[in-house]
Amino acid sequence: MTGARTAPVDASHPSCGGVIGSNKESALRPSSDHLPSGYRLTAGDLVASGTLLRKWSRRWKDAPDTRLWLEAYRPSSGDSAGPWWTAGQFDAATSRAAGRLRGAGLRPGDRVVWSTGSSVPALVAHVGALRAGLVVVPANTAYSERELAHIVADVRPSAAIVDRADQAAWVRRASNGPVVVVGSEIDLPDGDPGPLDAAAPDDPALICFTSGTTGAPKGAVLRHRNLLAATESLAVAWRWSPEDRLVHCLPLFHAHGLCVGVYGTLAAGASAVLLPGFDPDAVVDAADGHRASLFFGVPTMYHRLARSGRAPGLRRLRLCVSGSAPLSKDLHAEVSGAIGSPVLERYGMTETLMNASNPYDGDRRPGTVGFPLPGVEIMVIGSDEIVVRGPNVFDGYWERPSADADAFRPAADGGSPWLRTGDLGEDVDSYLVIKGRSKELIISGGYNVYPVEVEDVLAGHPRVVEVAVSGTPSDEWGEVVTAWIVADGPPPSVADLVEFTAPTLASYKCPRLVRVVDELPRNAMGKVVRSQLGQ
Ligand code: MCA
Ligand code: AMP
Repeated sequence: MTGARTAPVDASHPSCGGVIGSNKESALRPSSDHLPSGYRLTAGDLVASGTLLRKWSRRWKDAPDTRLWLEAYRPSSGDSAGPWWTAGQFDAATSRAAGRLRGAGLRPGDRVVWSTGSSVPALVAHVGALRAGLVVVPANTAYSERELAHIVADVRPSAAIVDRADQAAWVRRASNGPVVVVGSEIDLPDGDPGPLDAAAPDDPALICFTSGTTGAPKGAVLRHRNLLAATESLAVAWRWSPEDRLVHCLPLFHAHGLCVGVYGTLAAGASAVLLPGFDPDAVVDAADGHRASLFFGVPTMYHRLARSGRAPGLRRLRLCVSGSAPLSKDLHAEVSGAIGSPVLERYGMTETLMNASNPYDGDRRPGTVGFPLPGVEIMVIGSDEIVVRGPNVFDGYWERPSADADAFRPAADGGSPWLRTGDLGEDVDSYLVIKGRSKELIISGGYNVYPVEVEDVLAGHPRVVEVAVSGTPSDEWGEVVTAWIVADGPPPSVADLVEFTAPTLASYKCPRLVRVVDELPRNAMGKVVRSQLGQ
């Protein structure tokens, strides 16, 4: 198994465009330490099933009566739950969905924008599209017309599966060509699905929009082999088995909820209780009422669980995982104490899915993200930047060769190039600690916000002369979006700015704090220095 490298410091520096040859003096624990004792796993084993689709459909055929999904709301308050979807029903429904999409004229390789709330029909539509060979483009349901139109213009979808009527209208308006627009139920005539699950490992499966380390949102193309490798790696590291049951309350349109939560459940032949969103009571009720074993959340969810006093209700789970943003040591201690076992923190990224994890067996260290997962190689190079490579790592953005050139650096050993994560790391006693980011990014409640995007919108406010946006630390959100403003006349309030940004920015990007200043800190080139803005 691969893992971290130990080598002398090399003068090559990725930001200088060099070849990446070696890391700083470091020896992260090897990825093989994630394996159960006596277990053997090669990099080839991770992709031996070919694609996730083939693996899933074999499981469904072998055990059609297995319980798979349950939509649950508040069982204790008498709200509806269920019935359970079995593997056989899901197989049939996803095949029907694939047939409807193919019947509407869609062909393998066509892009489908998918922006839905969390429901089993949404999963049927998603998996049906993949089974038909389509490339799914997940989009946040909170996006404004401007944000959705950017994605539509970029990927030129042949179809969109969207729940909101306004989003359906926006997709039609932004499309240059014919586009089939349907809701999660895919209300189209049945059609011949053609060959199902025929995608090859190298075919694209998802285009996930993210800003990478710099620039405007771009689509990270994840291939079927990336999804398979990442899922298999986690299944072994976290001992995911058919007996497991996940309480799933993460949004489906991000890699955390989709590629970890949904794909992991399907690949393990396990089951999940699907919640429409996060609510501490609903999570604990679902864990208890449906005998769950797993919970995956972002730090904001753990914060709210701790404040609700209901975290001890998760004691019955065998594993609680945190990721997408840093989990503070204090919150780690508080939650771990309440649930009776240490939360497992891991580190991922849309372009790579999961990179590192604390171990299932052994020492889970607060404030660290563990060490490389099976198949993944991680180095901390001269500038403290974390670079990764492995079968999980994507190989480029959608139609953005110059962004690819910035993102990857060739490897001195002639192997796969290294992806620059834009995260800064340190090896502390063989565990990876994320110290910060070189990319300009705010993470609020697990959602990424790019300061430049918010600044561009705020600059249009009539009473804003100059503006810079940064993240202010917050116990609940990790960071909150803060606007630093030089005003002309009475400074706009938070409410003014929220009202102003609402038509163009998803609400999680809107400023929660405003700081009025006489001038912004600038360097000799006149560029605003965000790190000097204060808090
Ligand atoms: C909702 N709001 C937010 C956020 N979420 N504002 C800032 N940051 C946010 N993250 C807005 C709502 O739109 C609403 O605005 C107001 O805040 C209050 O909403 P509230 O009801 O309190 O929030 P919520 O709906 O309960 O959502 C909080 C949440 C959610 C459950 C923590 O943000 C969430 O599900 N986060 C997870 C994101 C995630 O999955 N990230 C993974 C990406 P208004 O009042 O104006 O309507 S990273 C990834 O995938 C990589 C691979 C990885 O490593 O995992
Ligand atoms: P995204 O582009 O939405 O996939 O977000 C990926 C980014 O989230 C990473 O590059 C990190 O900056 C951050 N991230 C994910 N997991 C963690 C973690 N456990 N601790 C700190 N940052 C994290």
